[in-house]
Amino acid sequence: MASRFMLCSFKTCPWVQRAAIVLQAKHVPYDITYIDRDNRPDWFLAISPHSKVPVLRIDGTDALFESNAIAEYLDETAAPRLHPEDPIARARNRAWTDYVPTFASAVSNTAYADSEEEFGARAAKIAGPFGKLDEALVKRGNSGPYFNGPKFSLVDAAYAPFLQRYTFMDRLRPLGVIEKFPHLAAWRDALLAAPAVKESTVASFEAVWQENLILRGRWLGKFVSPSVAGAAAAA
Ligand SMILES: N[C@@H](CCC(=O)N[C@@H](CS)C(=O)NCC(=O)O)C(=O)O
Repeated sequence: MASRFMLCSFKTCPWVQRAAIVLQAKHVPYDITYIDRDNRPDWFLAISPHSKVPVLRIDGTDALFESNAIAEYLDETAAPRLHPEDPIARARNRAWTDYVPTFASAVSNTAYADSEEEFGARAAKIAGPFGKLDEALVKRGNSGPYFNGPKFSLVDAAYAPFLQRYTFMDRLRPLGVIEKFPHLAAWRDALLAAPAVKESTVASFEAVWQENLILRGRWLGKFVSPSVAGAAAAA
């Protein structure tokens, strides 16, 4: 039987992954439909004003776009509540969630660099947002492992995809940035080990992400192992 929820996705989209993490953390069943990036169907274009994924279709009647709005909707309608109960803590979490695009751009722009020079220049900009998050983790007043302490939350779901991609990049071409920020490094380790994060992607996700670098002709793709690169060439 089809689930109530259908998530429209590209296979490696971090913003879709954020919604998938929230669904996983709440044990809400969902289906996933992969859209052809180069040939987006009319039904999708009709419900996504920026032609972007994710879109969450609900009961085949409603559709929501923007990963933050989707996460907030799920948090209001499906238990357990992932946002903190305390209004100040919740507002702080929302504020840090609003910072995600800055953090995400630093990571994604580096991964998608077209040359070594561009890669170096973009990688040099990662320390700025990483430092801000490290500081926030120091000031949060708990010892983790997640942003709000022992309970996984929406702000964790929002950052996990980008800390995962940083880690993938770092394994291809060591960047030496996260080592300077021990609180962020510890948070990253906890997020990547969280069941909701592990269950939020396709199988062999790191290889799929690497293949995508090659398919998109990115410079970092040069460092992908021959076995994964061969699979990308055959695709
Ligand atoms: N602010 C949006 C960002 C979504 C986004 O940028 N999605 C990318 C894929 S990861 C996309 O669909 N880009 C459109 C394109 O590639 O043309 C959200 O949070 O949902």
